[in-house]
Amino acid sequence: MKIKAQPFPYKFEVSSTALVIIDMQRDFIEPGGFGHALGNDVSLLAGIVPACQAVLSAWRAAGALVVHTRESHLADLSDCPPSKLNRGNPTLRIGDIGPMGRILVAGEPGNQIIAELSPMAGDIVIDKPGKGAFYATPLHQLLQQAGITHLVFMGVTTEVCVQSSMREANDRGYDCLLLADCTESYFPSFKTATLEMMRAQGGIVGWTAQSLDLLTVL
Ligand code: C5J
Repeated sequence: MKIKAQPFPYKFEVSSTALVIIDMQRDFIEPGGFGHALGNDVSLLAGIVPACQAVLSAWRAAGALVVHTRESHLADLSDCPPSKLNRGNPTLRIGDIGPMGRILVAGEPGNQIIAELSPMAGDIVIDKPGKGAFYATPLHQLLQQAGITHLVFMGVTTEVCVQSSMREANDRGYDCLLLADCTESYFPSFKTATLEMMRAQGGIVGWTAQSLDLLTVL
């Protein structure tokens, strides 16, 4: 298959491509979560949910592999280094109790993927302690076992966990496409800059496309 993309068309086969949905968790998307507590306008992120749902449903219908990630720490925070724990306002730290349970802690209500994009049997779900989906996770091994060579990315936030994951993936040899209307940032200018830097220099990290262009070929 070949779809319209920037900086040039993106070629992939559904059988060797995974849809990777980064951190579409209640803590980042819903009012009362971590993102909101940090002073962000979460409605910006919620705006991409319908487009993500449309892609997920078409991807499932095509019978292709789906990967979900959650930014998630162990209850004892042994996988959260001080450099991460101490960032931001100390009253809102990872592990503290918020309206949706302990912030970014595995198993807490706020750590769950939003209901609209719930994982299904057969999906891969990765709990990641870092920003990148490959750091300290079995993701690369699982993708290799599944014969995956191409990754289509959606999720939040564009310039943090999505960008880190896409760079890690590119370093590991995957051809990566980011769906521009299925990713969002709390800072619109950061999203724009990230999309531009990913596809600059002949697609130095990967490609970008609109979800409609993917839906058309699926
Ligand atoms: C952030 C993320 N922004 N999933 N996490 O801290 O991008």
